[in-house]
Amino acid sequence: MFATIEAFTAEWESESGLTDRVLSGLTNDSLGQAIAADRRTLGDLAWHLATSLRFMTALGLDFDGGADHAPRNAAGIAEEYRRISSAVLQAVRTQWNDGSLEEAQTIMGEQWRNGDSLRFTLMHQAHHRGQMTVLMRQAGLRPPEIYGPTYETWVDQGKTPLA
Ligand code: NI
Repeated sequence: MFATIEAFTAEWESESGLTDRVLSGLTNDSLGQAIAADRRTLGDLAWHLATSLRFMTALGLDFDGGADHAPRNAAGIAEEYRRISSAVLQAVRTQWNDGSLEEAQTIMGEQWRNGDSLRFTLMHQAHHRGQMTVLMRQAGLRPPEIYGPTYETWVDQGKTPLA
């Protein structure tokens, strides 16, 4: 639950930067990587992170949630993510105030305060980033550091990685 727009702004700027770091680490060849044949690909998850932000329009926020079809290249997906994530922040900052965060709406059959919905949006991004870093490794890419050093960072620093 976020109680203030300022608190959300600070976290969103940081977390959307982390998501951008993951999306910007993708290559065109990696977009088809999946853990199994019938599961979402790296490209699907990248595009989902960009367009799932549309859910926020159901909360009454007005912003351009992006096109229906993903760009065919990794850089295009990352660019669209940056555009939509900054539109979300702009909408929250200009269309809501701290009082709006206490207002509740029915989401998936439950009463969610808008401040809870903002928290959910941040956690949802982290959830899929975690899936994507696994797929990045399977695709032969080096995942970026998110909340700390990666296996490769430890190796670079001459340390013994923790598996
Ligand atoms: Ni999702």
